[in-house]
Amino acid sequence: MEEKILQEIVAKRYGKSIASCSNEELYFALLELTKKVIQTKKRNTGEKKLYYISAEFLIGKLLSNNLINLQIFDDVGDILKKNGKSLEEIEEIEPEPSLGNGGLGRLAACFLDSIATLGLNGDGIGLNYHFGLFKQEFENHMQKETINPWIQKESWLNKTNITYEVPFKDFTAVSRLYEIDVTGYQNGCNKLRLFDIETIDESLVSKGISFAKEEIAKNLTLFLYPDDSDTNGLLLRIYQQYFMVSNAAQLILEECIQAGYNLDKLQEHVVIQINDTHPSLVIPELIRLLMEKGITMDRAISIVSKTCAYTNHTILAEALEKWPLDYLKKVVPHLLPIIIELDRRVKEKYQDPKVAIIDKENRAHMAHMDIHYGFSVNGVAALHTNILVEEELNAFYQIYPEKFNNKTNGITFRRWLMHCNQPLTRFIEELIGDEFKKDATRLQELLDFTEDKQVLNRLDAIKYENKVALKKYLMETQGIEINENSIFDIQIKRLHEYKRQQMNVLYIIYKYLEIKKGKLPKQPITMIFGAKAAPAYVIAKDIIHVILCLQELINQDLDVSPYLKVVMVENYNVTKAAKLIPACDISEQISLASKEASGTGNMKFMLNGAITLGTEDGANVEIHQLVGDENIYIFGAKSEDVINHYRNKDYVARDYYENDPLIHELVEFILSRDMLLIGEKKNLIRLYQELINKDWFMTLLDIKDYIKTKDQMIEDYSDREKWNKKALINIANAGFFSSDRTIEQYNEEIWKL
Ligand code: 26V
Repeated sequence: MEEKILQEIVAKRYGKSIASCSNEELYFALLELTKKVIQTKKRNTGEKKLYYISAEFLIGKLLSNNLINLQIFDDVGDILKKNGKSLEEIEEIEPEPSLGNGGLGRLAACFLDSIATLGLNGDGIGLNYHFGLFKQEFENHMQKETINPWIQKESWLNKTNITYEVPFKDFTAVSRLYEIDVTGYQNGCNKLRLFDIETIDESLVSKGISFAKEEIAKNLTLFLYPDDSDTNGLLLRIYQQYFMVSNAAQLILEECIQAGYNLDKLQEHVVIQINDTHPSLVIPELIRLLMEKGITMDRAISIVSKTCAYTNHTILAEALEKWPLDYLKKVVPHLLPIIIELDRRVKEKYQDPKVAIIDKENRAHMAHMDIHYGFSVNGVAALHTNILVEEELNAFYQIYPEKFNNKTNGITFRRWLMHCNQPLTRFIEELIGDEFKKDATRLQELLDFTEDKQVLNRLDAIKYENKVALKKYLMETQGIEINENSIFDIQIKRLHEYKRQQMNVLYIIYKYLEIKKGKLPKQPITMIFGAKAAPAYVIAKDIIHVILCLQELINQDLDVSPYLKVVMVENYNVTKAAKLIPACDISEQISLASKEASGTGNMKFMLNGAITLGTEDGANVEIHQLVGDENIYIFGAKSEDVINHYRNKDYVARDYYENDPLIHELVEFILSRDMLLIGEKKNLIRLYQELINKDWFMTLLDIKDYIKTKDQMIEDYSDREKWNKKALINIANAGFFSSDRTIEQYNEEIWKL
């Protein structure tokens, strides 16, 4: 069936047979085919609709994902094979849209998959960034940023004729809506709706990723703002956010009016999930638009408050958005009276300055507005929600206990198991059938095989096969050779001090010095990193520099390189994650306890049979509970300890550096002669000083326990049977982290679709 269609498509497009097409020609033919099949699927509908508004949707490549969800993945693969082609190679042609920074954006993409899969009526709304997040290149052991153009003449984007006018102070922007079909697994479809502006001028971008910032109409949707540490570009960020939510609000109201709904009962037909505070301006914007339609302010506020729900994704103070009123005045003066009124009503009722929307410095706190004028506030893992309730947002919890709830994050198993790890998927199918594809809790049935040597050996063989595949990929893409018989220890995530890649760096230095002294590990170890640093985040970039220097130093060292290898994967993204995760033995989840709201990479690794080396942070806590002490390696200070250190201001990095000879030696190594020969003095000194003088995320507090625990892990790895059993237990218990479960909970407790 598909074969005939594909033949027709390539005949019409290129006048060729499938076998004589290039991979590129076949990619575009498959794109067309997939879009055709999607047309035949039902759209999810209902009396109530979810609008998941998010500044980021890190969707990754879509071809295989859609083929899987449409249940034609195997057939299409076979057709191609019969014609001497490979789907895996054709996939390489597809550009990866980089419409997200990291976890938050990837979560939104997993959610869209699950919402469609569960047949729920819900669309994503966001922005169509032309270059997305920057592409990372390495040059002289440093990160360099370049653009990542992903939009081609033919792509997953479908242009619509929907346009709106978005009023800014100085001009009115005319938007254009593009849509990407979101396929559900064995179910109906929804849409990801991305707004753009037609006056964008891609030629504004000069060198790297810098561009002329003056004319907003020409640059509004050029780039995704990297979760950055600098304030420059803040104005553009407000322009982007308002553009997103004004379009969203207009679209929502238009759809309701078209359906004949009474706007007075909006909350019965619409629920808006606000993904972090980036879309928070939707609250005053919706109020404004409802008032324009003749609804009183009191009524409009009441309606909106029953329609909007807010998800918090971080407790990092620097990441909580506060917009100076001056800035809002420059961009969206018409929202100011509304925000001021919302704040006035709060202040009238509650005198505690902690819960005000507008603070003494005249900044509007987006999260505060969401909590007062939304009906639900959720954290993204049990520990994170507890910290919100008991610490960060306690003053709000006192007022609105009923609004607070937890929704532990999840991942879509279609991408993070069925697509990225086909050998493992087939093996699981052999063992327990394919029910787990629709009901992930069925993976529990794997627990019947924990004593089955044959099963454990097969698991080992599959891991090996995936390691060989990764080895081939790294050779082809970066010309790097790795040893498939070594332990693969992987830390892939955004570069941030709280995630503590620098602690892993200190471990590498430790291992290097041990090996130099003749203390060889039982197994060779390959340490793999992947991480982008925000362009203005200086220390994060210094950490990348140190990793790249160590990579070279160890590579050149013939005593050490047979036992230890460091690899930094360039331009870490969704595509690369899918190749790295199935090959991993040790999953590094080493954030400072209390700082990682959830993490979702931890779940992907667990599902693919890697063992977690982690702190009691985010969803690691829940992984620990599910697999038990035997099947995870936990170390480091607990979140209460950390919170107390901050409260008492009693953590002094220098004390650890001065009083502990090992810590001293490891930190000193950063400025060793060998390192200075390879690296830049300025960068190395800066990181060194940061570690001993500040170390805000307490690397030196946990480093000794980390070293001890990781060494134990490497020791335990030698008992292959025991290790494989741990891996199996992890896979079997991963079902809880299916985003289908998460979305079911969102629906039952918040959206009620
Ligand atoms: C934002 C910013 C902005 C300014 C400077 C520093 C900074 C650092 C971090 C962020 C992150 C914003 C929110 C975010 O991405 N949170 C992530 O959300 C994931 C999905 O819920 C969760 O798994 C991660 O733990 C959490 O960090």
